[in-house]
Amino acid sequence: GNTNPIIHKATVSAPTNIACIKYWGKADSHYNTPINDSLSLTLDQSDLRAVTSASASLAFDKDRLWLNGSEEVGAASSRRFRACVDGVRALATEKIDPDTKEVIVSKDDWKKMHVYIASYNTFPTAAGLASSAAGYAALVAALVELFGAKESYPGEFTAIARQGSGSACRSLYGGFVAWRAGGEKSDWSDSIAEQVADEAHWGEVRAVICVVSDAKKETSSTAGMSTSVATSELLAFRAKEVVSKRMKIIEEAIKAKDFEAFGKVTMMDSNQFHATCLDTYPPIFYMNDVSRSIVQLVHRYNDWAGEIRAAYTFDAGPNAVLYTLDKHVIELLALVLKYYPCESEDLMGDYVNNKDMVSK
Ligand code: 2P0
Repeated sequence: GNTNPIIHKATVSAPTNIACIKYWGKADSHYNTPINDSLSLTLDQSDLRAVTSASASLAFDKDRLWLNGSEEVGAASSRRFRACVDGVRALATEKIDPDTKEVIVSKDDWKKMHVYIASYNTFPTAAGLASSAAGYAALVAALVELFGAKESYPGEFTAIARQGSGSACRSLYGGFVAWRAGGEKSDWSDSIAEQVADEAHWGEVRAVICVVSDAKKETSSTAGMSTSVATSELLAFRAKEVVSKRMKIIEEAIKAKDFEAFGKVTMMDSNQFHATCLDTYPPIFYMNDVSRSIVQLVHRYNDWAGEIRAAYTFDAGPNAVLYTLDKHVIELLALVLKYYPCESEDLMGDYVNNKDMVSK
């Protein structure tokens, strides 16, 4: 009955992802679908994660959400949150006792329960690095576990995570992940993420994260991309003419483990994304002088090496992510730390224990 106090619970973590081919601009704001494909690497060996516990019980009288220990009042009724909870719950399967084979929770019982969600970032949220992508991916993954949900078509869970936050759909898979824009189906069920190469395929790729500023960004992605879609002709051109070519180039580069081609298209796409921000009216500035000096340093490094050894990429903020190969990490770190020394942290020492680096 309704007083059954059993609490069902699942805890799952999800890593953030960093796009090489950028998502910027929505085709449909209700379904939260993009105007172009995108592609990212999931940082599954890093500590840039969200850890989420999802509980359900007939004893709960409403849905509630806590972020990093404090309750977000009203957040449980937000459209993004509702799309994830209701979307995964619709795919719930009955829970069966493994010993007695008895049905413990029927599909109908799941529908009667409210959920409590508690999510933590394992990295300071202010740095804007492990935020919405990891958060909504962990939310969906925890709900999938809690409800024993089963997809009715491949990628359905990513379509649900996408409604939480676009970039979150790419964090449900490891390795290199493409988000296909979709749009052939009227319900956008074809706007899903798909793994291009798994985490084992090109394990030599490393991400060095340079925290230029941990201040909260001034223009939210959702608001920024809406202004860009409304005003930037360059963004329309990019979505129509540029991105599909780059998706082919980068997917081939990944399959062939061709860092030269991978790095070049990654840098060019970051630059074009920030060019569309500048082309937005009024313009949006995410990169700052330090960001631009990192761009110059990377180009000088690659020129000196006579090959692309590092590739920068910048999202909706000034922080740099430098992609490189394992064999060049120490060299790249030495270079970064020479020009951007940090007082307290033993980053070289940390590298021994951590594959993805965080540098201030
Ligand atoms: C990306 N970014 O592909 C791009 C590059 C920022 C720059 O995805 O409105 O937080 O929640 O769908 O996913 C940031 O946008 O936006 C983003 P919503 P989201 O990673």
